[in-house]
Amino acid sequence: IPTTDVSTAASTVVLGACPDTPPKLVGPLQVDFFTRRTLDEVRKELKGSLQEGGRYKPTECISKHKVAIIIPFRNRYEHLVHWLHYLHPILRRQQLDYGVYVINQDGDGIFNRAKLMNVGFVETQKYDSYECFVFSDIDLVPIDDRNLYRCFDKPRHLAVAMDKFNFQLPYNTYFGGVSSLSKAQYMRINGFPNTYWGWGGEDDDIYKRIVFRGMSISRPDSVIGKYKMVKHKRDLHNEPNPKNPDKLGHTQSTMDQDGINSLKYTVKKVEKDVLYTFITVDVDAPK
Ligand code: UDH
Ligand code: NGS
Repeated sequence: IPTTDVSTAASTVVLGACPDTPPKLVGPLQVDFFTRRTLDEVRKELKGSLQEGGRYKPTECISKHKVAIIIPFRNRYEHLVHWLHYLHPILRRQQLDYGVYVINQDGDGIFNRAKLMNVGFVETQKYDSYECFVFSDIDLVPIDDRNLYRCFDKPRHLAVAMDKFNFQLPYNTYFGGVSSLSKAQYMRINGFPNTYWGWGGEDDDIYKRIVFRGMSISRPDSVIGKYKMVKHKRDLHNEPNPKNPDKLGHTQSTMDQDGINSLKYTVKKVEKDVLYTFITVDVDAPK
């Protein structure tokens, strides 16, 4: 069905909707993190196809999927370069209309992954009418491009077979690494918790929210859902927090008060690169 006329001086091209299955996917991919890459090299590789701010939409058809990719971040520039080098071409082949948003925690207070993802949900909607949100750690690269970075009927867990877990789930209800939720799915669970400071448990809280709101999750199979993780040491100011596991016993009663409806933060700076939009935020972190 023709939906848009793109008129040029010479001709008119009529674009239809992109097919449900993107035609140029290749399946398994070669991924390595030994190659030294710089941001400048990756910019040169990719800039012809991207719009300022890390935006892309297919030129050959109208995408059905407008997706904000949200990355919680602080001081992982080496990982960012690998992620951008691998992910942009994959997302392009998936024919998504997408933007990459790096949500950078300002200062050196305790890290808060889930709160940064909430900030990403709110801030990205100021840039476009996003209906789908993919939340991704910076150190995870899919090694099969059939793992679609879009939303499904259910909240989706994408990182199901990571190399560090021997290409298996560490446990059945694991929801960490990479996930996608539509705007409606996300609002139904009041977003993510803001109160998990430091490492651990916030992904389990999100899983519980989904179940407590009567939903279940979907996943790709363990062949398509394979990932490589960039190996790294534990970060400073993101120590395992012993209070976090205990909080999981109270998710059902706390989730209505702790979430997108209680989110407070201050945007300090927004920088648009051709590869991404970099949003630095003060999340009022304890020291
Ligand atoms: N993140 C940052 N900066 C930080 C902390 C976390 O950008 O200082 C982001 C980043 O997107 C990362 C995600 O939050 O991928 C998850 O944090 P994480 O990588 O600390 O979690 P993971 O479970 O590692 O991957 C925990 C430490 C493992 C130490 C293993 C030593 N062999
Ligand atoms: C669980 C954590 C999750 C974490 C998962 C995998 O124990 O947040 O391990 O961790 N839950 C709690 O701490 C309550 S990993 O092996 O990647 O370090 O995602």
